[in-house]
Amino acid sequence: MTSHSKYEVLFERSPQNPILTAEHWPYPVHTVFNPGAVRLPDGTTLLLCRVESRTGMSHFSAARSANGVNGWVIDPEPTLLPEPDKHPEELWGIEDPRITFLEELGKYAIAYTAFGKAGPGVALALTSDFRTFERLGVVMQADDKDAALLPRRVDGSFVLVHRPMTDQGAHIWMSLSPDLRNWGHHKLVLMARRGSWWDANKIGLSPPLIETPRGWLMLYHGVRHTAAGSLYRLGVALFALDKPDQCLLRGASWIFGPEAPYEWYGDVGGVAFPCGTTLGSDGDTLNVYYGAADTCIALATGSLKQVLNWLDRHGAPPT
Ligand code: BMA
Repeated sequence: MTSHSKYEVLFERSPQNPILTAEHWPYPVHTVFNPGAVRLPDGTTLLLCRVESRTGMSHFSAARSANGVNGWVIDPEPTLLPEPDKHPEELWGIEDPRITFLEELGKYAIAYTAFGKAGPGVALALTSDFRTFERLGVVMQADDKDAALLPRRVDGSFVLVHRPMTDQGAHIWMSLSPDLRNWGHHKLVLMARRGSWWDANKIGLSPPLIETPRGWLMLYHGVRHTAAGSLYRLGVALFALDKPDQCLLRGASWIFGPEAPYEWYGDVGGVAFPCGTTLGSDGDTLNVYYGAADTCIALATGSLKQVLNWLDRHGAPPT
């Protein structure tokens, strides 16, 4: 409930945080962070973790757990490695996977950052089992990242949310495709604010959009540049179910940001960066998996209803 002296807490950190660190890995790694997340049909939570080695390059590792909190079983070898020989756009690694189950294909689509000489771009891969992967290659040229697909077509088209860097700034766009390979109809859907706002100048999608009866819920990160470095915090917006490019409500303030020591101390302090969520069996509990300080993986849990209710009280249609 609303307190007069404190901001309302929408996401509670797991007392077991950080839930995954480099020490858990079955082979030497430097850091593990920014995981994509999915709940498999048997109830297992699968995190596709971004793993950085001491070369500086990242790859992906799958970690599986029955309760989504502990007892993680991590693939003994890297699950998906960059393949620069076949895919030069992955020369400097693959980062920040976001997973969507595509109902039409019956497969998971992973949108990830492919980092090559041109800069970071958006690539797609498909998988049924997180053991073998079919790459579709680059779908958004550099400089572009923070991408995820919607789970089904809207008006006949697949929809990709992403964040191209343009002369006008770092805003969130949606693009459409008939076949996941050819993309167009690019549309700006959420702009970074300006001035002293927490989400001024640079925003990006965090986890894939979450479907609710009231619309697609977007958790997005706002980057605040300060004299001490960048702060990565989370805000929330709601988009129309039948017109996902139409923003209905946008929260004024951020709802989750670095507070705990593991979010402040690490390679990049001041970063709480989710790339995936899972929904509890009650259809309301939202588990948010996030990278903390680009070093480890943490979990925070909230209620979709409460987030929507907060948005009604603290949000407004964008101007
Ligand atoms: C962003 C992304 C994330 C990273 C964050 C903070 O630009 O590259 O992978 O977690 O910066 O360093």
